[in-house]
Amino acid sequence: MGQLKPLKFKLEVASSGGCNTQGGEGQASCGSSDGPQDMPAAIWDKVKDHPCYSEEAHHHFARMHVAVAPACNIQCNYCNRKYDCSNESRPGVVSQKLTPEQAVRKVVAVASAIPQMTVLGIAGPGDALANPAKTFDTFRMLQAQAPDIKLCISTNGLALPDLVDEICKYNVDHVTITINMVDPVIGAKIYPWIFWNHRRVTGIEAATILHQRQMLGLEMLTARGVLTKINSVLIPGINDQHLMDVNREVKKRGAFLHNIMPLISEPEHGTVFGLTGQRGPSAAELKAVQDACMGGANLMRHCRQCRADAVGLLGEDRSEEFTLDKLDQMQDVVYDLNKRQAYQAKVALERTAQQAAKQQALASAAALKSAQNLKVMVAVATKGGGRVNEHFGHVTEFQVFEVSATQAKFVGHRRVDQYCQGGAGDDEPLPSVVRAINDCHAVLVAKIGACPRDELMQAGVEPVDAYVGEFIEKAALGWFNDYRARVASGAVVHQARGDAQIRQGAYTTLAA
Ligand code: CLF
Ligand code: SF4
Repeated sequence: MGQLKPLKFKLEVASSGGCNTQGGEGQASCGSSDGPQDMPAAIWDKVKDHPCYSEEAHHHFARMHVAVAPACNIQCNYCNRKYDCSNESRPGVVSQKLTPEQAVRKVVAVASAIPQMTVLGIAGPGDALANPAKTFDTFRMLQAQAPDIKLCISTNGLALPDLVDEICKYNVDHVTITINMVDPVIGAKIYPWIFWNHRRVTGIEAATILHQRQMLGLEMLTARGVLTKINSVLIPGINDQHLMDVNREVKKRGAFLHNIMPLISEPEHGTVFGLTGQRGPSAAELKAVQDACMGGANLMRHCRQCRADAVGLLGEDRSEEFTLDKLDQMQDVVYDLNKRQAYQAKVALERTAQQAAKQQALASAAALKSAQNLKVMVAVATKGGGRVNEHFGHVTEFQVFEVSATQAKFVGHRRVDQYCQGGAGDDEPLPSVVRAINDCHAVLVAKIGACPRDELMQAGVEPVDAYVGEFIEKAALGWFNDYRARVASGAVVHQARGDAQIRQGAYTTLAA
């Protein structure tokens, strides 16, 4: 934790206009946490079941990626394609590259087994639009078989302006462009080369071309009504202060969301940044940049930097259940639209109940007079559904909420090694869990053993198992009201927490 130093930021208020959503995070609604009241019905219809474009949806709906796009037309200093595309994935090899035919078979099998899977994304392992034939063949074939699945693309943007017509032809409603800079001098530190007009272009010239193509592509998509999300990799010392400028420029051009992600950089990844010791940001550094962008383009904070062959809810990976070998053994897969629609109707009811519970909890928090100015972070153990429903020992990812008298807002997630390894708790991973949620005052869990409970208490993080099965926001606000009362009565002394560590490198333990 010694190397985690807070950065100083120049806070700029982005100019208004351009964004096709209402309000920014500095206003009543917040970015991807927006609901139907915050945007036109046609836009809400596009985002409500998309786990990346709606924070609320990500508790209920899954996405999958098919790795049909191996080639790339640029080089990023944070990428080594023996690993996944860092634009859209955590480090880890893509297990299998697929042909479009194999990809479609896989999507149909996954959609049949996982009715909550609503979106198919193509996010590498190279660049979706550097492989246009494979990408659009996949979409064309899938539309014929599973017309209710939303199509999504992630790209570096270099080829984008040439392919906007194709994107619209296949009704791709969601496009992510990774934009790390709007200043080519900064870009030259991130991109050593691009492949452009049949030749390799380097340095500032390369970054200038890439920047111009990204801006043009974004403007063209906005003009055609395609929702765009901008991914930016936060690279401390290179573009940390610059991302406020990126946020402002993409908002001007109509970006729907801005997703600022931490650089993942370790020597074993074999990337330029990994080998030169470029570090990623701490949790506080990431949040500071995201907070400094509030008021500009709406922010996404729930990205999991998933693999180019990820399957499942964000934060879980079920790709191993659908390898080509296993698909061969799945006979008579039937695409059951009715089953999918029944699931989605059930989720709609659950979301209404969740919203009602949150509003009620917010009203109670606002009515409480004690310690009204407190704001704390709370970690939550959940396995989905927007509820506190996971055992502490089984967690591989905590969700983190910022809670005050006026809000319970998702602000990020923290990956951890699973504490419980085969029945008994293992003390080995506990220090890394504590480092991951060290900025939190409490951790809400379904259950927790005596040993980790004591150690968390000693570290100043209160373990709470009184809200089992409750909706997260209601639980977080319920605990917070109790905490405020204890602070007001003098039963506890409120103390600021420290910084937390964002997980880098490989896991030592994965969920069973
Ligand atoms: Fe995939 Fe990306 Fe579409 Fe989502 S992921 S192509 S928009 S369906 Fe989502 Fe994964 Fe983050 Fe991407 S959590 S890395 S933002
Ligand atoms: Fe790697 Fe993606 Fe960058 Fe291409 S665009 S070099 S695949 S991170």
